[in-house]
Amino acid sequence: MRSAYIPGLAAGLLIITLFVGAQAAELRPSDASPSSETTPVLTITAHGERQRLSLADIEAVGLYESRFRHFEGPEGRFLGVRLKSLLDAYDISGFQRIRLVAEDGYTVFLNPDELRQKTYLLVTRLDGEPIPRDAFGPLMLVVPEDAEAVMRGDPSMTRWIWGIVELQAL
Ligand SMILES: Nc1nc2c(c(=O)[nH]1)N[C@H]1C(S)=C(S)[C@@H](COP(=O)(O)O)O[C@H]1N2
Ligand SMILES: [Mo]
Repeated sequence: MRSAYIPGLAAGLLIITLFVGAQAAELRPSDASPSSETTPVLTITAHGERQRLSLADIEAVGLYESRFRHFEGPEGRFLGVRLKSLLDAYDISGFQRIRLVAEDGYTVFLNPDELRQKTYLLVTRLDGEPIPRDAFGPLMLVVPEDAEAVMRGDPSMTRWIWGIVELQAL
């Protein structure tokens, strides 16, 4: 009779292992001091107006951080702001979707529903340092809660646009 417990125990351990392995990277408010770098890195177009934002402008919105490995290789403490907070801070609302454009022409569209469903982090720094343009900078979009899933090839990785230089509200 006792042996009946063994498959049960093994299955239990397997479930625990899979669960722990699938844990999402935690996103938490950061106590890092905001950047004082004033070189423009992001062009925002919304409500017929264009604005150029620096790392200092972006980070003033409120810093969050998360530690994980990006599927392109970068690993460490990703520091940035919630995309939603940036939109709110610049009164960007009433859009059907926002469009992010990368230096290489790659584009990602996000509608308000998608922005509500997950926390998109606009990454400004890795391990405290601004991200060079030849290393997926100046800005990258990540979803820490999906960090493990995209490593396994989850389709949501198409949203993880790097080299972001422009944000349009459409
Ligand atoms: N700037 C930029 N971001 C990007 C891409 C890209 O080509 N350029 N490719 C996207 C797609 S389609 C996927 S699946 C993942 C991984 O891209 P890769 O397969 O080219 O490495 O990154 C996404 N982010
Ligand atoms: Mo892709």
